[in-house]
Amino acid sequence: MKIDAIGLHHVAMPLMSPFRTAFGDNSVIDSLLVSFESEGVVGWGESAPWGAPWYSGEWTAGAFLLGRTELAPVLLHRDIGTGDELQRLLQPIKDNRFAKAAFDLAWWDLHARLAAKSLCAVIGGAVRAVDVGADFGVMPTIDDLLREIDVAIRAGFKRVKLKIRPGWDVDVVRAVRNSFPAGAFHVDANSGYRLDDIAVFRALDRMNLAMIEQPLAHDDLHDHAKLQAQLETPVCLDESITSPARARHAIETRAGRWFNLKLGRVGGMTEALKIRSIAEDAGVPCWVGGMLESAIGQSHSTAFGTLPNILYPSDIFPTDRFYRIDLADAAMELSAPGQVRPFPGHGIGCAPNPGRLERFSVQRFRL
Ligand code: OSB
Ligand code: MG
Repeated sequence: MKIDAIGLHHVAMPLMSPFRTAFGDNSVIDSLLVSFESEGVVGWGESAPWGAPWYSGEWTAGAFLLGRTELAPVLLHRDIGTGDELQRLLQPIKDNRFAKAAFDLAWWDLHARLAAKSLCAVIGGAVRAVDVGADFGVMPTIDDLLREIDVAIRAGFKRVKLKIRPGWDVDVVRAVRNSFPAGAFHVDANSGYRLDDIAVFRALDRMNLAMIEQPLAHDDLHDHAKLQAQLETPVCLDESITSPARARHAIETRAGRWFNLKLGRVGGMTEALKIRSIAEDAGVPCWVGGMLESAIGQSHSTAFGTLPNILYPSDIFPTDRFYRIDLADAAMELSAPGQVRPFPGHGIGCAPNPGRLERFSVQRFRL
């Protein structure tokens, strides 16, 4: 397809209450929306590296500027037939995977729309529901957390993820385990610990957790391999898996036994598809992560979640879990307890609501 026009929006979406994690407390999600136009059809991509480089080295204002000055000019008016072609055009620009992801995802949505197919169908997914989990950030008190977990389990979520950070870890998880002896739980440390914190992990290792997500530094594999060798509980890598090569390195060094795959973190659908298949071949199961994107980004994630080897409930959430209203014209909703389904229709099956896109935009650019 030939790319006739490219639009960029840097949006700031207010959360109903702050999301508190090992990297800080956040009350707004900054996200990059990219639109591609071809033959009068528009496709959308979204990537949410957040407002400051807390999760990775990227942040949304930086991704917007890079997109405006470097990525969009390379892609405009090009005839791009595959995701690999798009990635090859962007290859001279190192890293910056969240920025590239918004463009890659816009390409995939447009590609599916022009083919009059769902995104799910073009990436080879089954048309099916995707299991999703409930996630809880750091809360004011343990009692608040226990109350909310009880609501989530009653609502039918098949697993619960607990954010931990130093000061909100072993005692909290012990209280949760004592209250819900049979519950499926895992913890996400968001790179808040070091190998020296082994005592914390030895304690968590006795709490029958499904996995410990990204305990150590965001760019580390070496120490994760050392930690995994000392634990029964599987380590799940999130931040550290940034590319197909890194996935292979993680597998070869046994740095983790699960991968949380996020389309933004790895540079988009094109790269996520490669990592998924490398993991499947190596017997490493995966699930789909998120960055609190709107329904635009979450629809790409949902399509990805319908593929094989996605074997644990994903971080895809109904809009009203975090937002009063979605940026998209359609809200994410559960299709059954603990499940979501791709929207019907071509591509991702939704688009930004024009009024809300304007209202939430802090910067925009059209080429
Ligand atoms: O580490 O998985 C993470 C949200 C923003 C940034 C990083 C992460 C997260 C989540 C997602 O944990 C929670 C959710 O989407 O429900
Ligand atoms: Mg994580």
